[in-house]
Amino acid sequence: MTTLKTLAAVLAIAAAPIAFAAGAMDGMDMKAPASSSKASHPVPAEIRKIDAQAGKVTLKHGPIENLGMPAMTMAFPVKDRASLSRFKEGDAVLVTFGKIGGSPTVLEMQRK
Ligand SMILES: [Cu+2]
Repeated sequence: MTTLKTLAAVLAIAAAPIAFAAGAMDGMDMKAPASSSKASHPVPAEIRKIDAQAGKVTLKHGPIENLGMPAMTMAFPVKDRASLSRFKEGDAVLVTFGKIGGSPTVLEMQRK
């Protein structure tokens, strides 16, 4: 049972980028809700540093399509800074990025 649940979770995560790509080809503007037109599917990243005080996380991230950013290591503000307590340096994560006040921001982060 545990194995099946894990498999289902892995499949759900793996299917998300495919669903996004299909949606993009169908016409992203028509389907995207107005409030999250800049949201993307999760990007793989590794946590290099956490600054809970400042609400920032330094990530070695893959290409972020919706921000037009190539892979690099940089610090981001985190929308839900309390969520940083669930993570530690070295964690492999999947991150949803967006812009808040014009700045690239971590909207959501989960452990891989
Ligand atoms: Cu970057």
